[in-house]
Amino acid sequence: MTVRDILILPDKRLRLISKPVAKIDASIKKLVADMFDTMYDAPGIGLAAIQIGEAKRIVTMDLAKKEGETEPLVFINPELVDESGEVSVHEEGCLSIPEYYEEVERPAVVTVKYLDLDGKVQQAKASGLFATCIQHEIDHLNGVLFIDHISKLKRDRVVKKFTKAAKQAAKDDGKDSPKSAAK
Ligand code: GNR
Ligand code: NI
Repeated sequence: MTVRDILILPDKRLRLISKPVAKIDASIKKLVADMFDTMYDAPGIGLAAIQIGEAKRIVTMDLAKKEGETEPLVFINPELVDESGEVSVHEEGCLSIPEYYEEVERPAVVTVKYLDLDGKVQQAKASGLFATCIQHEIDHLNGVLFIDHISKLKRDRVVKKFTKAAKQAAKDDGKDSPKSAAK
């Protein structure tokens, strides 16, 4: 069980373009396990590897509706191969932008092609929350955050708030860390 730290806005690594997985070996399986541990602990319904600092094209998800049940899903090298012209609006949140929620418009139905943990090519047609979530996660693999889909006014406001909080946290950290006390 390894719960890893989640990168928070404005961490620049969230803007990296993640690299395709070439081979699903033991280190990738361990990373996927860490992603589930971190996602369930948060808790969240989806996680992209870059959110724990690994720029690899891997997504975990669990959209189980019933309390106490799990339905772990893994998408390696996911790609949208089709999207509906019809759009829908969903309120989104992101573990990298805690406690901020905003409505986002996206294609209502998408088809995603990906590799499963055995390296087998799979395809799924997603609608509803599944469609929202897989598009949100594929965005992460491309360095895109859901706030990039909202108005500039709202985005600037939230980026400013998180930048300020990060600066204050860095300051507080320096103040009472053993390192600074020893100075
Ligand atoms: O936990 C999450 N909930 C969520 C709600 C609406 C739309 C997207 C999401 S994904 C998010 C977890 C996360 O940040 N994944 O990258
Ligand atoms: Ni997210």
